Amino acid sequence: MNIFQYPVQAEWPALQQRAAQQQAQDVEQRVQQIFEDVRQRGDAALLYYARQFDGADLTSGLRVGAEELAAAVTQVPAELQTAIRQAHANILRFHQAQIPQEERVETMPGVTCWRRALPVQRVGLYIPGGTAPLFSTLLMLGVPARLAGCPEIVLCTPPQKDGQVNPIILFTAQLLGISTIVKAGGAQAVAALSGGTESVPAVDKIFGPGNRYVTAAKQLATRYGVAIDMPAGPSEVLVIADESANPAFVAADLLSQAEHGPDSQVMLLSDSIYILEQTKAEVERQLRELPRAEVAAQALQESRAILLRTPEEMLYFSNQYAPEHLILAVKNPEQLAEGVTNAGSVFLGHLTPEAVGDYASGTNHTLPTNGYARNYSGVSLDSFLKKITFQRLTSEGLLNVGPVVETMAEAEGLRAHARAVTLRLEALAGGEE
Ligand code: HSO
Ligand code: ZN
Repeated sequence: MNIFQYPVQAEWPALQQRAAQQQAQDVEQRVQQIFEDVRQRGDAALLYYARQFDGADLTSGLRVGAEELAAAVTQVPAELQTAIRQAHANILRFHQAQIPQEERVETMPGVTCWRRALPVQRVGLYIPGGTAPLFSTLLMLGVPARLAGCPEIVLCTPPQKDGQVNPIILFTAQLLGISTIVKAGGAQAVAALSGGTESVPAVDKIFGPGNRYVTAAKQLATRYGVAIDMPAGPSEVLVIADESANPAFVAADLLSQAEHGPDSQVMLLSDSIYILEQTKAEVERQLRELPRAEVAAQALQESRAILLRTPEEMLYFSNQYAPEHLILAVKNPEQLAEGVTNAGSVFLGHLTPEAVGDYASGTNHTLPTNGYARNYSGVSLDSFLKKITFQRLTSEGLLNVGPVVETMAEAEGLRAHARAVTLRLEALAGGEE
């Protein structure tokens, strides 16, 4: 971790820079090829890529069958099952509170407008496999998808070498009541979801994290009219720590982000050089004990510890950076939190590690990265809903609003619009005679 002391404001932009994302051209080209292949050859292409990329033979089927699903439960330790159930309950509770309640509004007498939230009809949830299968992410996407009432939920996740899907992912899927599970990963999974194959239903919106290939594929999917949750980038955390912070706690928080991937972004701001130095020493100590030490060490090379003068200055810096996760390890976190304008999710005080939000407190962990916290929200119930507006006019309503529309339509030179109202007003007048 590199410590920067009292950088002047002109130096801030460089310190706030994320490591350049090399969205290499060859990635895009490769993804394009995979897309075309899957769209042309369907399941045959998925079988081919499963063999090539996952080393799995899926000739017996791309979908998880009822038996495999049932068998998964027996492979998950009871303690883990209980933990996942508790996390599920908390996430469900928090997202239930997001169910929209809207009233019918009479804007003028006889003019009634209302809006109904309806689920996105077909959604695809992508859950990466690889070194760390993130079943917690399945909870974060599956809970709001179910709560929204999406009629079709398709889960895509890469197979293990033996052709099976990670049993914890299957257990979680079962808990959520998701039964359409496809053994496909990477860009090929996204391609399948965006156009459909024999075994994979096409969807309207694709959710979930992934590597550069998955990210590029999601971007490509939008060209085929499929929506995506949000632009993705490497995970990141920014900690604001004052002299009341516990360096061991802060170090653990920084490392919990760093262990996600070599490109994770880790930032520490403090107004105390003592805290910065102690935390740096703690990071080095705790790093050695991590099974993913190598990954975390790589991420830490790009990390920054910055000494600033006041809590206000730290907040200003953080708002400019717009971190995915913001931890306020300070004496008076509620007060500082009032000033947060850009962040994906905020963790207040010394007893609220980011890890609780990652797994089980109830909030969603699918959050905007790469500065997108400036203009995007994290995934929520809303991400699985779309709103349709409705309206109905009575004769009184048409008499009230009709002349307004006639005047405006004439002024825009749109005579047919005006006539749509005039004809009806005339009919009303005729009827009255
Ligand atoms: N911090 C990650 C989410 C996660 N952490 C999953 C552990 N498992 C991105 O917000
Ligand atoms: Zn995490």
